[in-house]
Amino acid sequence: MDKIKAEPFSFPVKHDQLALVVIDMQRDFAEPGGFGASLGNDVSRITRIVPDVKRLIEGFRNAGLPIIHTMECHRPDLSDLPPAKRDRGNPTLRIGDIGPMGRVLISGEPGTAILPELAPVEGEVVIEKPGKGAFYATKLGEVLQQRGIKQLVFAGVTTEVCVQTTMREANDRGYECLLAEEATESYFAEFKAAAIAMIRAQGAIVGWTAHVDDILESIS
Ligand code: C5J
Repeated sequence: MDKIKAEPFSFPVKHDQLALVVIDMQRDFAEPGGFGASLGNDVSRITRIVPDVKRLIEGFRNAGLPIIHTMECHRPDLSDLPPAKRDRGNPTLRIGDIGPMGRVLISGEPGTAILPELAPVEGEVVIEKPGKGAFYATKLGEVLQQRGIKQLVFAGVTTEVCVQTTMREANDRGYECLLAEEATESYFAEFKAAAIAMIRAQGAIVGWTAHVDDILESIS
């Protein structure tokens, strides 16, 4: 059995059941003027991981392995946005408000788009999700089942919110999850470190973590 060097122990990879899930690498979380910045965050932390996310995406593309991109966003009529979510956090721009990149986190708006360097290509799945987790109110579960995918490598932002929530949802559904450490980021260094520690604690209670180079070596 092939293994990827990982923590807390080697990840038993099955290449015919493996996919990459890239969480919410959207302009609204990474660029000044977007939702992340409107909450008072330093978005430069997010743009710093773009080269590593890109390397991972290209590695999966070159290996012919499936890639799934997610986007946190809502319908223009806000019918899938609970008031509790819209009102949370006291941002200068709330979800649905008009900002410098269009309406914040609304499907089809410029700020909602995935960063151009990481944009999906034809054949890759794009999941629009109204929640922090990518399984809630989406077709992700069906997509994975139809394709026989049982192992997920995770990249994207933010580590402790949408990435960790989705990993926990996936773990509960029986998927084996591996987080690519350099290809995920938080607005808070200590939250990234804590999320990584929590995920792999207690014998990989939520999943494994590994370096991008070790993941790429295994699929090349
Ligand atoms: C947040 C996300 N942090 N993609 N979204 O609101 O993690």
